[in-house]
Amino acid sequence: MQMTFRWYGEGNDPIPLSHIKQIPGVTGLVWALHDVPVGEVWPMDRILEVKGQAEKAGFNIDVVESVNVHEDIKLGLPSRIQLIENYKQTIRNLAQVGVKVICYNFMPVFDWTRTDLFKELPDGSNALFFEKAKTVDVDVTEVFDRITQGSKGFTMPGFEPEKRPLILNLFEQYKGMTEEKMFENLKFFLDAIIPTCEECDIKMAIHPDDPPWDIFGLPRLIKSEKNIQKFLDLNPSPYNGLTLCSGSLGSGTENDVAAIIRKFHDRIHFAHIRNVKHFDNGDFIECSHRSCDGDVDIADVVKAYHEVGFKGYCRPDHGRHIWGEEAHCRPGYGLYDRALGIMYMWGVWDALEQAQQRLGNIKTSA
Ligand SMILES: [Mn+2]
Repeated sequence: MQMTFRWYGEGNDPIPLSHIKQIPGVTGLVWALHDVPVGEVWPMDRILEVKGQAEKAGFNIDVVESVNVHEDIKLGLPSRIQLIENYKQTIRNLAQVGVKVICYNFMPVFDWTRTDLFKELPDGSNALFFEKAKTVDVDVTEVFDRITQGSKGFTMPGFEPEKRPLILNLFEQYKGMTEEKMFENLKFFLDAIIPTCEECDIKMAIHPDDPPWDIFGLPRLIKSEKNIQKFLDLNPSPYNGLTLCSGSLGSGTENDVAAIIRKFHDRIHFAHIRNVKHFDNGDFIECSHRSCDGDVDIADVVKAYHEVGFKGYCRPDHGRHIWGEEAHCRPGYGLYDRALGIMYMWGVWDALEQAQQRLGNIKTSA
């Protein structure tokens, strides 16, 4: 398991690389060019700039999150042909600096959705919160505004200001869109890009829909074990794989995350690890990584990765905002709780490693 940490880039992330360097066992940065408009080719000089910054601080840049997919590709419009060519060129450019995994998602209109970015937890910390009632029969531009206005000035991926005037039009374009049709559009995209990925040795890793259910009347694809199987079958290449997010899938009470990992591990290229607490009315809140603090058994999730000999990349997905950092941190992306999450994961992992070694010693001496 290779530990990474998401970093939003120089001038776009309040956390200095020197602080990330002090978290034990982090070898790579998960990065993106957040200011390149969706659909455009990522310029080589900008990619090299990030590579230089990361290497100077002692990190690799093997994982990109995300190269976003243009809505026209998800909608299956004729303009997708050129947009897919651009996407392929970005893949080739990223291959030039040794990128190994590209995380992306195929969520319609909205990326992840929350209704409160700084909801207080009983211990005085706060975290990303989803209130189901605020997503039913609502004005979608209000949902958009709530996120952009509650983000303390940070531009949130998927909620870029230039998207706002297009929201209603986008919903109009998605009218009549079905899960089946979106799966077809996803297959068209995969079949077009996977040969380039194979040539470039870059693995594609789709992120589950968050939350994992249909929302605002739009179909969602990557939300259950059944749909993950369907997705993987769309294109059987090992380069067509998953970002397995325990938090996103774990928000759906019916998803057994550890069982999903055990089933699909050979197609998981990137692991997002985070816990989430469910409420009976369908609301959920993000919480500490510790198993007993939420409803996803994170110790068992780590155990599942250990059992299958997971060699891929991993990151603490989000964290709570603690020790006063909510005054200046990106929602979900403070320093401290993500660092604590990493130490929890290493704790479980190292204990499993040692147990395995002891078992090996017993077998050898027997
Ligand atoms: Mn995630």
